[in-house]
Amino acid sequence: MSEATFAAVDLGASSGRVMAGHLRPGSVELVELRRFPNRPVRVAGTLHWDVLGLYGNVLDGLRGAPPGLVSVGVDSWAVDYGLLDSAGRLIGNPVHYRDSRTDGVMERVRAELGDDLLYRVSGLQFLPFNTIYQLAADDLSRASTLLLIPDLLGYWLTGEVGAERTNASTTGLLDVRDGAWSRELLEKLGVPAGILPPLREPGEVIGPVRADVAAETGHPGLRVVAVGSHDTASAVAAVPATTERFAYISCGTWSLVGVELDAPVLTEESRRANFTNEGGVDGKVRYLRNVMGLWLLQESLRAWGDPDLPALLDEAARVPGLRRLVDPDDPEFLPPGDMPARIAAHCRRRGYPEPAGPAETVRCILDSLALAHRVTLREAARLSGREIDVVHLVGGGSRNDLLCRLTADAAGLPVVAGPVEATALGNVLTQARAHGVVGDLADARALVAATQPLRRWEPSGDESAWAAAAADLGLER
Ligand code: LFR
Repeated sequence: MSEATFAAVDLGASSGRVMAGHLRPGSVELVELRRFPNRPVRVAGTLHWDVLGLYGNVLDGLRGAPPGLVSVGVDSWAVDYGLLDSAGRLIGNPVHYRDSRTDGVMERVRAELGDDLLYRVSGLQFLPFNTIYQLAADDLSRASTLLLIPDLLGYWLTGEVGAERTNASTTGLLDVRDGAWSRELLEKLGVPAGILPPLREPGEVIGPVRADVAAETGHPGLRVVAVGSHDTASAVAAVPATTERFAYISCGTWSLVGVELDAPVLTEESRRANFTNEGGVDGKVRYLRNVMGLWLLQESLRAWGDPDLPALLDEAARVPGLRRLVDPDDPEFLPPGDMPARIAAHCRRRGYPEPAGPAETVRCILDSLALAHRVTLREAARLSGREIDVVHLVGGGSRNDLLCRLTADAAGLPVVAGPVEATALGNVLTQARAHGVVGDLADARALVAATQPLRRWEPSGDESAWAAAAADLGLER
């Protein structure tokens, strides 16, 4: 088999896409079949995902795929889920992780179960929207099965239920030590263990598409294959690393900043630093922390009526740096709403001048993200003992030259930017490996490094202003 084509469905928090990935010896090429916005919808006070709209777009995308597809894989953002009743029907629309239903819930669960137990079992960072806290705020009385978003789409495509492991690792309910659902946590939370389906591994065949899906998409016999269905797991699988001494920043709506390890780090120091041990492809550990990411920019652009971004970034590049800073991880930035106003208020509170207009706000956001990247990279290295020679910045953020340059300067490390579509590539390459047309994870990464356009940003060599800024914000001693 010298050529094969796979379809990748990649759903991000602001847009989704269906891509075709063509594999030939020494080459992988992505062709976009369909791209569509993913807009959360507020209904009667609750923020939902329009999951049927997303599924409809997936079917439309597959309809446009070339004949002879080997398989399709689905990945999306993590933690969110749909509940099925005993007849397998979806109970209500999935709720968005930025909805306020979890306000105060994490604090309550942490107080009841204890941070020590929660971290020892799941190894997961404390984020208010983790599935475990959403479940504590949900009504499970009619629920027979819980499916994370990619598993829900996989179910609609094939009729098979299961929980793909990388995404299951973001729920807070998977035991990081033995890889099984944690009976202990489920019992303590009062969540019926029966609603959690059997686990499946990336690379496993989920099944052939249902007859009606085959008829609707024109792909009879198409197989659905589990990939790293957590988008970040797929992105990390496609990091074009050529050595072990690398860190990654998967940069889109979020910046996921960390290193890849063979075993979790469950120390008290790690827990206090709020680092997570999420599951990677091939049983790797994604040891990382969530940084608020380009959400700050996306939400600001929305508030300004979506002005021209390249022009705004050019202007922001000319604004003097490090004059105004926020801690991007302040929970006040998590919900949707007027972001420029929150940024201005945060600057004022911390004794910085308020940004006067969009360009200064954008500069403040990018300086602050670069600073958070620096702090998180240094902590990842310190807590894991992994030495870092290079930072791979992948995802949509790799197109943002100013952010890449600032990150290299702030971290004092070279930044290799790209690929933009790392997640879709990781999705395709995991299917290609399952099909035997790509070797191991190192081979997949070497293929990405050899074929995808990458750019390298060298640090300026003087980190002192960044170190001072981090100290000033109380982020680094
Ligand atoms: C990135 C991501 C992060 C996860 C957040 C919420 O798209 O999947 O890894 O923490 O979204 O699900």
